[in-house]
Amino acid sequence: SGYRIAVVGATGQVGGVLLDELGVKRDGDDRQALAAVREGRAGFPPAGEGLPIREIVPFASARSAGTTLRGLEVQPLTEETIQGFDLAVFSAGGSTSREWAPRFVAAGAVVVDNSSAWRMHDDVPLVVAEVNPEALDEHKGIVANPNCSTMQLMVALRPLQQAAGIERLVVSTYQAVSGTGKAAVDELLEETRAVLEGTAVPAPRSYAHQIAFNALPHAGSFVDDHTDEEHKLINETRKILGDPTIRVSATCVRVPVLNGHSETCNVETREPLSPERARELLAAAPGVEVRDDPAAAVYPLATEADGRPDVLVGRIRRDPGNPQALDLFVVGDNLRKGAATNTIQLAKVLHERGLVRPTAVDAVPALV
Ligand code: A2P
Ligand code: 11C
Repeated sequence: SGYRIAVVGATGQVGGVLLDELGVKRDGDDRQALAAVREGRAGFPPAGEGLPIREIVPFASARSAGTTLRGLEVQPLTEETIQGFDLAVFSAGGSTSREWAPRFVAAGAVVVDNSSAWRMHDDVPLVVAEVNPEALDEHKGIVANPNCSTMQLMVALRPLQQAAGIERLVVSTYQAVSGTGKAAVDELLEETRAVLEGTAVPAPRSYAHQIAFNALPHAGSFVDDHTDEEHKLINETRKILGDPTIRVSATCVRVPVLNGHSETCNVETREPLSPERARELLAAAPGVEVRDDPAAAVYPLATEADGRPDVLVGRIRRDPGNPQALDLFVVGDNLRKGAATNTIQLAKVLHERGLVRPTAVDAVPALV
């Protein structure tokens, strides 16, 4: 008994953490992890603990099919190989999700998708496990996992929204290179080494400019005067918090941090909310750890969030220019809570709510 689970994109950076969170042990050949992430994970139980699992099957591109990953044979995506699954978790990019998620659903699985492909679709719930799990009840086969920078912010904002409503958010991010992918991690290390050794810095590949010793106001791609990453923060926030009237201003910045996104957030509430009350609410909130003792230099740090499944919140204070606004600093592991951990938490909530069941995909024309 237990579920048969497909991990699509298993050879990727997030895919590796999906396997971790499903309790599949890393082996000596598994070079996907950042050293810091690998070390940092020790001590936290996998998010999938308690999920009944019969079999885990890794999928990747045709290039990797047939190779062995943690003792499991990597499968290609074909009509034959995708049959017989209860759950499929995806982190293989938008186009793979667009094409294969509906096929897994048609074959009887429930899909939790980490790409941006389905997030804003009306028939697809966009869910943060601690924030809006009830949205899962409405799923029609595909559930979307939010973008990393949105995810961690929602965990911190939900308790404040419930207490006082949210009128407006002004967010700036300081995003790690692991959000871009493994190539960007290697590139930051290479550039840093070149600068330190005084050799020529190689031409940038992952970004428009050198990322080492820099800060780029350009995370994702420009779609207009904003990047797609900024649009995601704006649109996903409204969908998850269930309030399309929340006004959001977002600036997403890439910084030379290996792993762990940091964000400042100015939160204007609808009702008055003191920093003391906000701190109490956050201290009691699921998935949050408050680190807020500036006099002792205690505040959230990417180096400390790295490898943790929860979200760190600190620097909670009144906006001196607006009596109805607070300022916060929010840091999370973008590969963990920002991606793989929430995906597996959603699989677990689906299980707990009895929602892992086949859906008639042809009843949802938009998904076909
Ligand atoms: P592969 O390793 O075979 O390229 P990352 O997010 O680290 O870039 O990883 C992307 C993941 O998505 C990898 O597991 C990659 O497999 C997988 N992937 C990329 N393109 C496809 C595709 N067309 N079909 C299936 N999996 C894909
Ligand atoms: C980043 N947030 O840090 C991105 C990576 O929509 O899932 C994930 C993109 C996404 O660049």
